[in-house]
Amino acid sequence: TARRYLIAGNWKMHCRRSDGAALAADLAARVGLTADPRFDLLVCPPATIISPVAQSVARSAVAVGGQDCHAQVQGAHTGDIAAEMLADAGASFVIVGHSERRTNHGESSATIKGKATAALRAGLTAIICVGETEAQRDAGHAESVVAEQLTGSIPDGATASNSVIAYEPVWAIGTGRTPTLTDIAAMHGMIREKLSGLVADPDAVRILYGGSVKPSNAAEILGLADVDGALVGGASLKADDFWAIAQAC
Ligand code: G2H
Repeated sequence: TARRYLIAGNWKMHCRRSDGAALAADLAARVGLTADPRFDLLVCPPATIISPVAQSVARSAVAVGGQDCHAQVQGAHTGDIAAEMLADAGASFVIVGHSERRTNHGESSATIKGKATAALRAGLTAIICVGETEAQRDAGHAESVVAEQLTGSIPDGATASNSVIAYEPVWAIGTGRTPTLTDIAAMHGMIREKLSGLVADPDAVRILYGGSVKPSNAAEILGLADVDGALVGGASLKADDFWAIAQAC
C-alpha cells in the first residue's frame, strides 16, 4: 500500500506569535502550493497562535494542528479548548494522548478516546499517541502496553483518513536517545497488526514514529517498513532541520 508520509511538527510550549508565524511562513515557502508527492507537512503550534500560523501557511500545502482538545463541544471547562474551536482557528489535525498529557495531566486511554472522538466530530484528523515507559520496556511489556493503549484510545469510526497513530517511546522523547531500528520496526509491525481489529482500513493508516527524530537519523527511521512519517518535537522548531527531516522521506 502506498501511504504518503506525514511529517508533523509538535511545537509543544514554544514560540510566540512573531517567531511562530515566521517559522510557518518559511516552511510554507519551501512547500509551495502543491504538497510534495512524497509527504504532507504539518505544524502543531500552541493554541494561542494557531490562527496567525494558519494565516502564514494559508497559500501553501502546509497543514496546521492543535496539540490537545477537550471531549466536549463547549461548556464549563475552564482552560480547555474544544476540537471545534481548533477547527475554527484554522486547524485540520489535533494531537491527542501525547505522553506529556498522559503523564503530566493524568490522561487515561479512555480520556484520550473521548478527545479523539471529539476530533472526528469536529472534522479534524486525530493523531493518537501511544508509547511505553522505560520501566515498561525493561520489564518486557512494551508491546502489551502499546496494544492496550491502542485498544483503549482509538475511537469508533476511526479510518485512515481521520486518524493517524504516533508511536513515541516515552524514554526517547527529548532525550536524544532512540530505540534500535529493529525495535522501531517490530513495534510498528505490531501496531499495524493490532489496527486490523480497530479500524476498517488498517493497511492505509499512517503510523508515525516520534522521539528525538532529527536530520541525522530521519532517513534510517523513515526507511523502515510501517513507518509512515514522524512526529518531531525539538527539531521541528528550526525550519532547516524540519525540512531536512521531510527531505529524508
Ligand atoms: C516526542 C517528540 C515530539 P522530540 O514528544 O512529539 O519530541 O522530538 O523533542 O523528542
